[in-house]
Amino acid sequence: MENCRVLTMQDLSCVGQCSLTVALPILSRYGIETCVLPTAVLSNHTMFKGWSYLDLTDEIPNIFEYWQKNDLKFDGFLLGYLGKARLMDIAVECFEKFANEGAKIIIDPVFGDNGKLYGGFDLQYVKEMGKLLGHADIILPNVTEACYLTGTQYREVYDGEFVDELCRKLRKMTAADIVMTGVEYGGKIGEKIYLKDGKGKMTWHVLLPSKKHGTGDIFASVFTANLLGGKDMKSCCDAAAEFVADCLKITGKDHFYGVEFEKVLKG
Ligand code: PXL
Repeated sequence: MENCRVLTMQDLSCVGQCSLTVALPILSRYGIETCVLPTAVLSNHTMFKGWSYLDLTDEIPNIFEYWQKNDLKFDGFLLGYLGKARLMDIAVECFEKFANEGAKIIIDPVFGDNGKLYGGFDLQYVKEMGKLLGHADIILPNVTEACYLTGTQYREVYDGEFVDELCRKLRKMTAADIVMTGVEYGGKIGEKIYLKDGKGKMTWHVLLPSKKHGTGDIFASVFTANLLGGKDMKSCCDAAAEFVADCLKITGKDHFYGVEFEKVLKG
């Protein structure tokens, strides 16, 4: 898309190679004008030992007022870690007020991993996120998030039937295309792509030994950049997975809080 302007709504973690500090450089690198709606400022992401949290929710109506006055609109939305349940209604207001015709809404629910919620989240947040997903064109939950959203017991070991069942349950909550990330069985990792028209397929990649923080946000950013560039869903997944794999390979063992995606971006 020529002159594409995207809005990404998520937190700004000052340190941690996640959320806005990932989305902004990656989307920009793809030539997309990237506007931000920071939901909160954190000293660092919540996998560190403690964090400060400045909630920016109350500032958002002021921001919207000036965007309206200036007649600003966006061609796409990428939502990640929002932080507070009351931001869900604000997100809907944002789509209603600021979407250009045909704008794509991509929501990564970002509230948990490895069978657990991230610090600071509860089931009320999950419930509200479930409602928000009804407004999306594409959702990017991982397996943990899909389990929480659908009230399904998380399993560390599962098969394709379990993943299909999660997709069928998610379908009752949203008409969006579903891309379930981090699906792992049979010694491989991949995404389950479950489209609006009911068609589903897995796209597989080589499973790397390391798991690192922030890779979901990187996946979502590269995925979104490719989607807005007109690529089909499988190509978006492949590009995003390859980028994440390159980040994992390049990151030093002692770099514990994220991946060194900048080195991949640099080329
Ligand atoms: O990468 C997801 C993420 C984003 N933002 C914050 C987080 C996390 C995951 O823990 O804590 C603040």
